[in-house]
Amino acid sequence: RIAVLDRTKEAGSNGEPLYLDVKDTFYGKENAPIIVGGRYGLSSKDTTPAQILSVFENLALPEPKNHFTIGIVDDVTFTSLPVKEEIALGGEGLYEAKFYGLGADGTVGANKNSIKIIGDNTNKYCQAYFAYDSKKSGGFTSSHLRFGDNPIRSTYLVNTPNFVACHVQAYLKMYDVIRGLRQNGTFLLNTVWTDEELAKHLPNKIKRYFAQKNISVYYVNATQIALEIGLGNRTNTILQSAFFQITQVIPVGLAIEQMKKFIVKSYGKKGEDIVNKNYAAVDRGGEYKQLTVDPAWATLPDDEIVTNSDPAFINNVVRPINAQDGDLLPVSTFKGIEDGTWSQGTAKYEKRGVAAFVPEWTPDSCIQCNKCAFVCPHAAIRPFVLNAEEQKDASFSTLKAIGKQFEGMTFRMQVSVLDCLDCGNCVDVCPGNPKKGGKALTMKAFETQLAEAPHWEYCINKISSKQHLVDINSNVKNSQFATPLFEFSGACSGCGETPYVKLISQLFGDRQMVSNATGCSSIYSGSVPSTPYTKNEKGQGPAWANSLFEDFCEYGLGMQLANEKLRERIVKLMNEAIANAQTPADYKEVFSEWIANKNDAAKSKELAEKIIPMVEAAKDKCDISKGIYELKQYLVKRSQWIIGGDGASYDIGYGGLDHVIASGKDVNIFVIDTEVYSNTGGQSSKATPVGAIAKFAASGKRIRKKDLGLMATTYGYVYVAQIAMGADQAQTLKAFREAEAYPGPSLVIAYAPCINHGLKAGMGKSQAEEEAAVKCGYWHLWRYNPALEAEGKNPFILDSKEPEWSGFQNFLKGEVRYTSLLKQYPAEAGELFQVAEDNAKWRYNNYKRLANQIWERS
Ligand SMILES: Cc1ncc(C[n+]2csc(CCOP(=O)(O)OP(=O)(O)O)c2C)c(N)n1
Ligand code: SF4
Ligand code: SF4
Ligand code: SF4
Repeated sequence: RIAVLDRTKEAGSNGEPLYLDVKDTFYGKENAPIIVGGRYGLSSKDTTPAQILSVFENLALPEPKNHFTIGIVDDVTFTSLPVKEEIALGGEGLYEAKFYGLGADGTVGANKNSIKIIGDNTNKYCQAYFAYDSKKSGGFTSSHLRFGDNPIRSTYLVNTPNFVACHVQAYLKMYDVIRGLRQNGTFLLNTVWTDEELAKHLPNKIKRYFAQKNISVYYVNATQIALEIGLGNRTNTILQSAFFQITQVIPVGLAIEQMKKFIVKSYGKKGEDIVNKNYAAVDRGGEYKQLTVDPAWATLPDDEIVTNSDPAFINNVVRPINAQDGDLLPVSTFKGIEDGTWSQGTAKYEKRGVAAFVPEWTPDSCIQCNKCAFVCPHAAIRPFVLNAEEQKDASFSTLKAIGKQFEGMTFRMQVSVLDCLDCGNCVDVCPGNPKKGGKALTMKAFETQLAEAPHWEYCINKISSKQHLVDINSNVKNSQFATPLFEFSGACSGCGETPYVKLISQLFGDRQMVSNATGCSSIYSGSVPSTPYTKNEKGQGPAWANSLFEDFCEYGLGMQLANEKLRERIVKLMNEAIANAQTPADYKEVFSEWIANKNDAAKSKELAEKIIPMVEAAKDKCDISKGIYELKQYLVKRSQWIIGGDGASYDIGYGGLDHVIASGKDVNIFVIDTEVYSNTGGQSSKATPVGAIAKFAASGKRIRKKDLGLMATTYGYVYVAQIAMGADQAQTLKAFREAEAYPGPSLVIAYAPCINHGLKAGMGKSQAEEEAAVKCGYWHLWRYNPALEAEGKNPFILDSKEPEWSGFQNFLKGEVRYTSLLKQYPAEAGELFQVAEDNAKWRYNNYKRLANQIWERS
């Protein structure tokens, strides 16, 4: 008997390729074996020993199942084989360890060192694998380590660990951290709780497991120790040391010596102080304690199920996936969304609470400028305006709202402490009131701000949007009264890209469509199960889809063309109604008005609200009304956006971008320029300037940055803008507004600092970096508006002031992508940096010439 496993799904075929080949081999042969085929590892699922065991058990049946699946619980077409409990293979002497950490907390780095220490200093065979979720920071990591006396051939994750370390206390409730931990295994927890508190707070499920499986449980307050040593939230070395001391997998003395060696290697260049702090971390890793496991815990009842009123989709689909249990969901969970459609707005249920520090608002110093909300990459700080009714039950301080539209109302700037990612940009840009103590925002320890969480809930759930009272397009302050329809994405703390994406969603989100290129923006905008794009009070929000890295512009053009076609159908139906003598006059009037104004966003919204109830009322008697009713979602003018990074736009998707802007169609292309391929770790693109170190430009880029914007202006009918919100928030707002309003193609290119730049001041200064870039002439702000040409004016407007060129070289020195060139190639660096400055001057002078040219209508 033979079972053939294929890692592919060939829908509609008689079987998968390898299975068919094996069957062919035996075709017509006497005594041919029974051959069955199955699929494994689909959707990147791990294939474990227990699954393979079920394949053998199936084969042993009198009539083995053919065309089966392993790794998926298929309760729809019932192809899966029964799931078995995981089994430990590898025999005597194999040690398996699993570590749960928080993205960027150093756990993965420490475990990479640990496995090297074991491999380099013993005769043991070693293996390690590191898994991450899609969050760019503050996400979930798991490290899988194996070592033993025999060669390791396990091609699957550690499912039956001898040792588990949980580096984040909150994970006890979020993830099944004890799953598979072996009988007599060891568990290490980083916790702020004491022995008694642990016995009180640990979930019953965990305590029961400890008692039933005779687990040795250790705990250490690495968070406190790291603070005392001055290592901030870097608990990794302390916990690594605790691992070696508890497990004694190699002699403790040797482990300590080797850890210290790695510390010198990793931090030696950063100075003696950092080295000493990490040495102290190694020494204090011995401060762990053992928890007494009460045998009576073995019979504890299940934990109480905490109920909530969240949608079933969140509880039944999103939460299990977020809890790393997505692989356990049966196929039936996805009935109705087989095409990949996913609900918007799931990110707001995550409430990650991963910030060490969050801003605290001091009302007295606040001038209600809303600059903080404008720049927040995570939409975690927002202004709220309360009417008298809403004010009554509010248990927090407010200010009298400024502005005559808000007569009798109050104002509050509210932080969502559980969604904030601790970047500090809001604090950095806050002007505050110098006469009343300056800044109105201060970073405070997360724990001290927990009382703000219910305040946020009150603001979100009980305070209605007041955006209709102001013109959200008119200025920066007003724009922030618009509800962000892009919130709490998994982008890095301080990311330069997301504040722009959020702003577009505030201005146009209720009628926005997005075609997104692959890149950071596709990852933070839509990684299952997390969707930061969301809906407003009326249930309206952006429709978003990600196509490929290379065809995002064509994909967006397709969306626009489909939309235009469907609107043409509405025009046809309305014209038929107008021509029909039986159509009532009020219908004729409103249809004519819509045809005349269908491309005016505000008017089309107004008219749609009138038309929908009218056609709904008539749809059962009149086919034309029925037809219009079926197309009702196309009545409002859509705002078509095409979003991608510089890699997608300058390089890989450039042919498509050029094709789409040349089409003359009303689409808005938004290029977020990080000057590298950020998502894949910083490869050089045509947007990378001379002198910057990037992957594929390890000795510094040698050729100047492409001027994508200027190239696009040569068409003459494309709206183009270059922006940097940290330098000029009003210019950013104006450019988005003009681009969207322009009835042809628009291209907006935004400067976006990124972790790949290595800002020496940190990502809390990403907005300040944009300001500095414009001030010194590194980046320029301009707009090219063909609508002006139609008025006989020069379409090119230079918004940047004459740069202070003397600051250019200093600007470069503030970013590791430039200073590392200086370190590695000191002789050439100076020369390249000068070329970078000359290029920037050349560009600026070019823009100046265009802005100052005498414009004559041809
Ligand atoms: C054709 C193709 N090549 C390579 C990739 C891998 N890839 C995914 S995202 C990405 C980089 C994206 O860079 P950029 O467009 O600058 O966007 P950013 O991540 O900087 O926002 C690459 C190379 C891909 N998805 N498709
Ligand atoms: S610290 Fe950063 S993430 Fe937090 S509210 Fe301020 S800008 Fe937003
Ligand atoms: S930036 Fe500062 S002053 Fe302006 S609204 Fe925010 S908290 Fe108030
Ligand atoms: S663009 Fe840079 S900072 Fe933003 S999410 Fe990507 S890697 Fe992080």
